[in-house]
Amino acid sequence: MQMTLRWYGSKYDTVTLQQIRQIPGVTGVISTLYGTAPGEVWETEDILALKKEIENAGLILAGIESVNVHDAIKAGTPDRDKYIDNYITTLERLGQADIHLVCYNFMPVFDWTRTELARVRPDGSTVLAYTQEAVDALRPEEMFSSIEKDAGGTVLPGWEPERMGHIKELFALYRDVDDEKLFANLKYFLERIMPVCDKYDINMAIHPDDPAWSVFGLPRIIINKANILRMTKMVDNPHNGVTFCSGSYGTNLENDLPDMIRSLKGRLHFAHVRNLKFNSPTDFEESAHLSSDGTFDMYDIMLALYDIGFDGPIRPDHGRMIWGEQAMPGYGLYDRALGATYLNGLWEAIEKQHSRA
Ligand code: DNO
Repeated sequence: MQMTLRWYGSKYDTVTLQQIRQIPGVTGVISTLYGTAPGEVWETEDILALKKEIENAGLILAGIESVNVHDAIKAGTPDRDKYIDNYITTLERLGQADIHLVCYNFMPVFDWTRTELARVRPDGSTVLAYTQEAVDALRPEEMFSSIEKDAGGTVLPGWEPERMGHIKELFALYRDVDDEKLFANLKYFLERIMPVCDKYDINMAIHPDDPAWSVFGLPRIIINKANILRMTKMVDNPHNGVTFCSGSYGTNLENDLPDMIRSLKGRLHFAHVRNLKFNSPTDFEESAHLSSDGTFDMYDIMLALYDIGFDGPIRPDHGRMIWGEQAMPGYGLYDRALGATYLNGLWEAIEKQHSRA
């Protein structure tokens, strides 16, 4: 596996490439053209400039998170082909720039959803948290303003004000879209993009829905083992793969994370590894990565990745805000660096244990 950190670009991120370069064992970053809107074609010169900046800092651009999918494609509206054509052009340009991993999601309207961006934990750190009760008490537009208010001036991925300004129209697009329709729209999209992925060897890695259930009555399908296996089989091409995000699938305690990983051998192209602490099945907070600070057994998760021969990029995921850092919620330097170091430690131990057995 290749240890990476997510980086939003020098215009948006509080963390620098130079800082990332000093985290032991981190050799690459996962990035994006953060200023682009879903549906836009990416310019080759922007892609190359991003790559060059990262390489000049002694790191590798290990993949893109995300090339976002326009809602017309997800909802299957009559103009979707235009946006798929644009997506294909972007993929072509990424392939020509020697980039072979693209993370994306197929969540209607909202990307990941949290109800608190700075819940205080007993040690004084602050973390992202979710309670179903809080979501049930809000209308979608109120959810957006509460996220915006707490984001401290940063723009959270998936919560861009331009899109959220149209929230009512976005909901209307999905009026007749249920899970089956969403699966069909995903299949249509994947079938159209697979030829370009084959040509340039681009691994598409779908990110799970977070939380892994329906919010505000919108359909959500990338939520459990049965559904991801259905999605990998419905377009049975190795380039149609997944991002395994432990913190997203883990929101549903019925998901057996190591078992899901093992079922995805050959199709797991990218891993986000983090821990959650549950206070009840519908109230969780993002703890430190260490197993004992949360609910998941991180050793078992890393062992499952090792067992399937995972060799793609991995990243620690959301970190707590600690040591007075001011950063984009979940994406500070310090706790993610601790996370990377811990995951690297687990991996080294697992590797040595196997090679010496
Ligand atoms: C949250 C992220 C997601 C993820 C997208 C992928 O922190 O994991 O925003 O990047 O869902 O498209």
